[in-house]
Amino acid sequence: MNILLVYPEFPDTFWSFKHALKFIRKRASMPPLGLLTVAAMLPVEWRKRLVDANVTKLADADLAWADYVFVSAMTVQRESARQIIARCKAAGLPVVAGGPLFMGEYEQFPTVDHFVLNEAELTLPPFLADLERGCAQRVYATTEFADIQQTPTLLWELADMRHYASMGIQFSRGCPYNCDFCNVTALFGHRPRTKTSQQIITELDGLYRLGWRGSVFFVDDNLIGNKKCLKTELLPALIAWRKGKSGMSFHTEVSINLADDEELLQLMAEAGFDQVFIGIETPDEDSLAECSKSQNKNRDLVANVKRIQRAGLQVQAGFIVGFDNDQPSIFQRQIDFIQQCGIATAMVGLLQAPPGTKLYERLKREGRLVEEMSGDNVDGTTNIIPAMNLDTLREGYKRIMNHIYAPGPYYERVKTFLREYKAPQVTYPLNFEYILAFFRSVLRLGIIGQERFHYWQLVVWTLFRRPNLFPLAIELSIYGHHFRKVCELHVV
Ligand code: B12
Repeated sequence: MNILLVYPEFPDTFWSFKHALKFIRKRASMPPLGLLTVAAMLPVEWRKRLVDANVTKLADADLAWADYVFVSAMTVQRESARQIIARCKAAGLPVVAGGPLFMGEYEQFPTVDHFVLNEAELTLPPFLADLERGCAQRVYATTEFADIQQTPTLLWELADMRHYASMGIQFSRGCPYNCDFCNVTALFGHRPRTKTSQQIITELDGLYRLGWRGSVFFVDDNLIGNKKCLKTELLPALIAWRKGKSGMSFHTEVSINLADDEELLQLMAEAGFDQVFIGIETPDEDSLAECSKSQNKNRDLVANVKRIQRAGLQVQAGFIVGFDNDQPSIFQRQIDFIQQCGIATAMVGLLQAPPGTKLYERLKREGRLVEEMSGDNVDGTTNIIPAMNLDTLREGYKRIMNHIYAPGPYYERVKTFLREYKAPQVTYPLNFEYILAFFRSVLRLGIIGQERFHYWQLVVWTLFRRPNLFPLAIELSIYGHHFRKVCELHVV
């Protein structure tokens, strides 16, 4: 049996990093872990091939080779997924689909032969058993959550690593919190389920053996969901694993209460983490209460962010405007807050209600849902009728984005961050790609770009004030370029 695993193309979005990846000659941020995991669960004797449409074109020869096509996608990949499915069907191939897009709206894909929904650890085995008996059904779903200690090691060898900026690893699934707009608990549950440290070490060893030295994204919904397990098992194992190795810094997603735990901060930095994404959402206490984000309430968020930065972890964060409680003053407050924190990568979105969330249910009852979600929460669209006038909200949103990514405030923010940031423990040997990226940045940002004045100012400032953070300053300059391009596309 020949199985073609296909990952549809991402549009040009905030998280696609398309305009930044060009500087380091990469085509995508990360390989599709879902498909690589599914591939590892298929019978060993089946032949498997991965086509990630973000790095290579789906060729007719691939379709001619395949007996079955397995597609995975997020909502934001909807259009590309539709086109790929149509091509496969035109070629007479049976299509099996799974992943977040199909979990939310599989009824919208009438030509797909089989949906293997939720976690494949639970739904793939019955599908495969039925397939073998010749009685495969159309939908396989479950309300249970998988034991990920049984999840096999990903088939990394299917991915052409040269084209990716980072690799991914998953230690846990699920999050203990209750933010009403977030669908993670609906998808993966409240109780964080963890793999064993040994599974993670085996995965890291596999990557290292394949020659990977770049960054690794721990794609957990909230890595610190189970602090005890992290402190006593995973982090000590990572610290021991790291000895004598070079490169491979880690980044991940956490909740803001990381700032409360100095020991955890130190352990994470020592284990090689140098960046965390945090859902900060808003500096407004009433809006935090409205969305049940209790873990962010009653704290000095700016001080918390700085504490994390000082421990050697860059903070990237998500922000939301459009809560019922939001007043028009929220736009300037968000700008001031983001600037003060020195959060260069600030993902600001309009409040959206994903199906399966408490917010979705509430707004449905109130008759305030309007259209299907675009799946990209940084494109200035929303599927809800906000309490604030929609035009005021959109205008305010544009004001935030156009301000924080304009060269002046953006570069100022980078400096605020670099002033605070403790240089990370993992360092990288000088690498040709990065030297080339620097020269490209000189050309694109320092000579052609509208930001040239700010770029050179940062270069000089960093060389004098934080010389060991120079590569990071260049990286963030390149990110700024990407964010401005995306703003031009979606926000203007
Ligand atoms: C890593 C990640 C990313 C990476 C993606 C890199 C890549 N190439 O995959 C980056 C950082 C780029 C990213 C960006 C975005 N992401 Co994201 N991301 C994740 C995250 C944290 C982990 C995904 C992952 O790798 N999991 C590990 C693998 C093993 O699990 P899995 O993919 O779920 O696969 C399992 C099952 O779903 C199933 N399965 C999956 N596919 C298939 C296919 C078949 C055929 C079968 C049988 C089974 C199957 O089996 C697998 C094993 O159990 C998830 C949260 C989460 N916990 O899933 C969000 C998540 C997928 N992202 C999400 C979103 C919304 C986005 C963004 C739009 C913005 C944002 N808010 O983050 C952008 C869009 C990307 C873009 N370029 O525009 C949503 C998707 C919701 C949806 N309905 O689409 C999620 C679920 C988070 C959330 N709750 O909001 N993301």
